[in-house]
Amino acid sequence: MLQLHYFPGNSSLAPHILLEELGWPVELKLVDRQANAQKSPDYLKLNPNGQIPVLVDGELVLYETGAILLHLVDRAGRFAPAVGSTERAEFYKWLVWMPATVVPQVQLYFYGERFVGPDNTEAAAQVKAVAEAKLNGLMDQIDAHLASSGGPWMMGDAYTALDPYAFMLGRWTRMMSRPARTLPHLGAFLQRMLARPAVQRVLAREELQAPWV
Ligand SMILES: N[C@@H](CCC(=O)N[C@@H](CS)C(=O)NCC(=O)O)C(=O)O
Repeated sequence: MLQLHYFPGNSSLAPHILLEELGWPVELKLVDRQANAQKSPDYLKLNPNGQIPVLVDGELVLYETGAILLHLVDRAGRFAPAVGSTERAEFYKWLVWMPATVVPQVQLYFYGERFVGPDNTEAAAQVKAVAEAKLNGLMDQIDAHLASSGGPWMMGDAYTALDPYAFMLGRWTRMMSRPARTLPHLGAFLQRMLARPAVQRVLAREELQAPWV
């Protein structure tokens, strides 16, 4: 059986939702972040970066959320446009943009002190403020994309692996001064995601608490 090393609400949320949408059984392995288990020698053997998630699929041990999502859609033959199509190229663009452009700002926002040192609280606050302003612009980009494409999903009518990822990113802004839920198109998208039974099952399974987004 597939194994997903996860922590509630972390980057593992997107693959967890996709697995639930596929209806594939998965063994969830909690990585205890309170105990810094993601930096333990055993976990570093799975992911030398010490980060969540990891997917174990037989002999394959896979880290990087985007790679895990791509592996799942390839195995399933679902939730992604046809290989070689212009839609597939667009799908790749967003699937790379999310971890390459958005997630680093999320990391600067949540872990600013790692970049400036634990005692430099003033600099950490500045890093956080800059990252938040950048994240506002990035959420605006998703909002504008949903507005121009008409939605309801990131790839239009087709629900794809991009949607759990966009949901997860939008959710991470829920405590920021301008949460993604306040944007007209992205906010409506987040509500559509929340209405999906698979998303509801995952939120319950990970024991996440409101506000969901
Ligand atoms: N590039 C990685 C980033 C994953 C990541 O940032 N994971 C966070 C949780 S959302 C993590 O493990 N943080 C713990 C740490 O850095 O110690 C991916 O896309 O999978």
